[in-house]
Amino acid sequence: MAKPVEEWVEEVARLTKPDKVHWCDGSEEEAEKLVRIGIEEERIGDQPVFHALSGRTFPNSFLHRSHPTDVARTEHLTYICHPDEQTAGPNNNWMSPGEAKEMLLNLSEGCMRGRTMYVLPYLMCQANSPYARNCVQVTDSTYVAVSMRIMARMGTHALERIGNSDDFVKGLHSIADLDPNRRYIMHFPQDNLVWSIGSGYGGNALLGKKCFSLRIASWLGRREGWLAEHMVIIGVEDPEGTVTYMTAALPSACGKTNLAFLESALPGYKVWTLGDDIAWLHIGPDGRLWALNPEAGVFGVARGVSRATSPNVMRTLESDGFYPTLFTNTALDPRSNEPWWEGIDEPVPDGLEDWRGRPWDRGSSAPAAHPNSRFTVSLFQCPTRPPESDEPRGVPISAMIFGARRTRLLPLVWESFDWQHGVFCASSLGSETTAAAMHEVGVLRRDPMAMAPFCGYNMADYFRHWLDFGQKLACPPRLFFVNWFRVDEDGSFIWPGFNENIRVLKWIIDRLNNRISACETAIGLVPNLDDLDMTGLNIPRDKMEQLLEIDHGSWSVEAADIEHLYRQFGDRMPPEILQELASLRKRLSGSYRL
Ligand code: SAT
Ligand code: MN
Repeated sequence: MAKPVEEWVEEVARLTKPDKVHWCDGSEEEAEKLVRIGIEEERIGDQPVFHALSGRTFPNSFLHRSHPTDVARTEHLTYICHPDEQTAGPNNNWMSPGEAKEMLLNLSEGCMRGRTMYVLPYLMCQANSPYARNCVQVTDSTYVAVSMRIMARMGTHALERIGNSDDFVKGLHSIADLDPNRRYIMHFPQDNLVWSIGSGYGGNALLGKKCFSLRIASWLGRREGWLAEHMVIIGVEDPEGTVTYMTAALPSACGKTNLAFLESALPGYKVWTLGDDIAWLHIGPDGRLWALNPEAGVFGVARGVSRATSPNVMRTLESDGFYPTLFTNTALDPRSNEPWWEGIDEPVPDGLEDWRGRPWDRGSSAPAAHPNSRFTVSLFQCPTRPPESDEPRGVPISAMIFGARRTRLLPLVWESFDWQHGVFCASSLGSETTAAAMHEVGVLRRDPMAMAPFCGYNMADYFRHWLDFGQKLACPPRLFFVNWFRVDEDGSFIWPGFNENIRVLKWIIDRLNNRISACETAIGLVPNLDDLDMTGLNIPRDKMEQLLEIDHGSWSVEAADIEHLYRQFGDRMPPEILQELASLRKRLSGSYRL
């Protein structure tokens, strides 16, 4: 008798009608073969799927040019399909499962004709972890198949784990005709199913990533008592050799990867990289919070990465490994055969090809690399990946950081008064939008816990879950908030960011060890200026004061906007959060120092 996984694959093949079905074993030879097919046989629009880059500087690396309409996540085409619309909540697009499946069945009929369907068995988390989940994705894209092998633990071992069981997460993916009007990313939490059609782009197509490890997993986490979060996991080693583990939630394209790969600007400090995008958080038997990265690779933003700003990212990209490295929608220097992007610390070469493969004029106002150009690289190639990344239960977390991109208002860093106040602060964060998703860039939108596009259920229930989760932690981590993006009157960033962010991490460690006090303000605990280690950094004191300033008038406007966010959720909103908002308003109208 056929196994459930075989039956499912057969059923999908009957619907999508590929010419061939190939079960991937995850081997190096297989990946080489897929890349070769992508170079020699397949095309996306007028471009080959892969272009081999200079093996001298970027060994085993390939450039992928996507379809020009398929360059970022499409949140307006991303749905949660649960029978109850309120369970999906106003934070998600909703369709009933019946209607969604009917539509997808129509769109998927014969959609793989002329192509090969690759079956990708994979695990999220390492096989020895009690939190590992078995998954199978089918796809008709070699780019997706090669990417999934980098990002997840893909191979026959996953199939062996599944065996005769029907307990695996299903991902049905087809690029179909890449028509933006027939592009849907649909989640069926009750069926452990993601069905994505019409896009080959990262977050839309690598279904183990945002679709499963955040949207479906956040839903599972609520039922099972854990959290799936859009967070970096790092260990910060101090000069005494003590490592403090932290998570950091930041919206897409706001520097998570650079933070995860930070090379300390302060002597004696070192950052260890455990994850750059997703953290699964569990309560340990010791009552502490433990974090594990379910992924095995990085799908990071290329623009702005350079040897000066992110040397560890560059080292990772330039090193040779068991896995290929992919560049998506960067520019290309055809003479050196190297990828190029704005912000790389190289002079602009002559004769660049832009991200679409067209000749690029250096006088052009359009960038050569797409603003959301990306690299896909194995974390095993990262020189700062520590051995504890392989710990089955992850690492114990002492501090959780939440960040936003705000050119005004938010100070560089602050700490919450306690867990409940921290959950309120995280739930209320607003951030200016980036090119990671298809929408207007630079517009302020509320992005609670950097999860607005990724929370797979009603966000009011999610806030409730966060509050309850904190109650169950005997030793909860302390909660901190950061904004690297504040600008001065001239519109220039005040804080240099990147590797200098270690100064903020050091302040956090000093707070955790009760070495320093902080200034109690209306919004939380803000650094006393002299407690931020500014050795070797030349920022005038008045600028630093500006960076930490809390303007009560602007914060009152912010409070009104936060109330607007909460109103959408009606009486599903936890009263504790509303009380926190009321307390903030009271403090803003009182006589706090700043
Ligand atoms: O495309 S992804 O969703 O994987 C990257 C991101 O937007 O964070
Ligand atoms: Mn992300």
